[in-house]
Amino acid sequence: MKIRHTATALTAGLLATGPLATARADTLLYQEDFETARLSSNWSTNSRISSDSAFSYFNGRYSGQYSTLTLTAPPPPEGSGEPGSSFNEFTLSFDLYIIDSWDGDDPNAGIDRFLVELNGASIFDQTFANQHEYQSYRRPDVGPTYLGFNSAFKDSIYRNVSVTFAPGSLNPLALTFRDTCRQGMSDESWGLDNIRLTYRTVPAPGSLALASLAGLLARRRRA
Ligand SMILES: [Ca+2]
Ligand SMILES: [Ca+2]
Ligand SMILES: [Ca+2]
Repeated sequence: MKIRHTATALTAGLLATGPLATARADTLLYQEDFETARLSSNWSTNSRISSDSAFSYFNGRYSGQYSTLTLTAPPPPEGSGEPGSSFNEFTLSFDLYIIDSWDGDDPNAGIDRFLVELNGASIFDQTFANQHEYQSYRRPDVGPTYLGFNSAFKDSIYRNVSVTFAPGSLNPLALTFRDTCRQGMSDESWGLDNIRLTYRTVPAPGSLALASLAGLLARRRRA
């Protein structure tokens, strides 16, 4: 399994291959903002919806718990799995609500981690804090400030958390979101919102070189 935690390297790689490759659009496999206040059967039955004026409707809250999204994967490209062949690369993005007194890297009240697993294998594992700044992930887009739920503790919103992975022949895809918090729902919890899962076929290096060459020749003919 190949994993990247941001789409930056992927985008840079495609830009380097020329206009034919950059025209290749991502295909949307799943998206959900939870505003209907209902969860589809793709979500594990323990999943739930909460709402709050600062957060809208979202999948949560959880504390020391998980929620799993199961989706049927599109068929891998022909010849996928052989060395140097084309493969499907997926990008998962979501907003993460880190609610109340998360303690990040503090070994006494933590360590408070948020994880994403693909069919049991970790593809995202970071610490988060609202009590201080000792955490592995970047600082939030909103907060830490008093947003909702326990009024004694600050909260944070992280927009567009992104994980890129290549699952090979795995099917279905089971994405589990979970935490390692131990202090209970009223102390530290989390939720998910605005989830998107897209994929694109990454061409084999040989065909990529041919595509770039074809683009170059086409531009020369037009010149
Ligand atoms: Ca929402
Ligand atoms: Ca805490
Ligand atoms: Ca804690």
